[in-house]
Amino acid sequence: MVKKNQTLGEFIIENQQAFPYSSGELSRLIRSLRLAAKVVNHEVNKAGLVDILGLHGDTNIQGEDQQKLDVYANETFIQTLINREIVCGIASEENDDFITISGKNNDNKNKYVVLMDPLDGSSNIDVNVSVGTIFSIYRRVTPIGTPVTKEDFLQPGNQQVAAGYIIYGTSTMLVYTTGCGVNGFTLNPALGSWYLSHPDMKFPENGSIYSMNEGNYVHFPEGVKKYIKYCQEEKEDRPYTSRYIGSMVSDIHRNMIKGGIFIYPKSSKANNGKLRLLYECNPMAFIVEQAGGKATDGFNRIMDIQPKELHERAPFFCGSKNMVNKAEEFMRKYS
Ligand code: P6P
Repeated sequence: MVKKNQTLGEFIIENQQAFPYSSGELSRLIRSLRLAAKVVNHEVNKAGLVDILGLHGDTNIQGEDQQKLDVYANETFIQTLINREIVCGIASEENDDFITISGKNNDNKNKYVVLMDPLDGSSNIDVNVSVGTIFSIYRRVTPIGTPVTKEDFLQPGNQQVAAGYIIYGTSTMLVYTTGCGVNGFTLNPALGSWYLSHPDMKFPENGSIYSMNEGNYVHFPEGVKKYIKYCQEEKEDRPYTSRYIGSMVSDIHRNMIKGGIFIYPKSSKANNGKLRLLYECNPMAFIVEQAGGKATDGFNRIMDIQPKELHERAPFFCGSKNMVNKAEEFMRKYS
């Protein structure tokens, strides 16, 4: 039974009680991400007013200019997790390597690692378009109390314990799953509280929105080109509507509410596409699947891919189950 206006804190406590034998570590971890999200939201919302726009002057491992807000968001999430000593390691799009958190006496007994894209879509900040934070949580696979290794981060997405995103849009929402469905909470900035606004989110099985950067059409695989033409022909429930914000969290969040498919495929310019498997594709895939959608690389389930590198990329087809199935038909037929 959905409790109207339940706060995120009350929701976490209620769900914690559903796992009486758990340590409560995951609940504390979600709470710390909730705090960091409020801090970042405050800065994102006033980005236009203070001198944190424009480039930070550095570039991240992706070779992308680091916007000041990128760096600020990254440092905020990392420091919050370190201060609360609730994880044993962190990996971020903004950091070349993972961060080991050994604890005061070098005896960190925490069992979770967090992987994140602290501010996805940051190139949209200067034009006032919504951006997002994406996080993914795993249990470590190496012995507790020892420093984390790359093995703890290079786990397939099907091992995720929790995943979520914060969307800094017309309103700020935190949407997450711990494997028991997907729930969305909206921040009331006046009170600093998050309220259960989207209980038990379900991805519409069908949809009529397709979302991809068609500017790359000439570089797309034949199967994607054929699927785009399928979306555009006047037949049955088509033509579909094209919508592309250029901020993955926003594009997928819209589709989760209205139905649709988001595609960032490989191309002749990028052999594995652009999106990062570990901290973009996998967390979004976990959420989408938990809401009844589908997420693949055009052929196989994204969350079954065994990662080899921290920052590896993957082609991404994600959204309403029937739309992803149809896109895969074209990918198989024309591959
Ligand atoms: P393009 C933002 O930089 C991002 O990583 C995703 O959020 C978004 O979907 C994609 O890149 C946009 O890429 O090549 O269309 O500008």
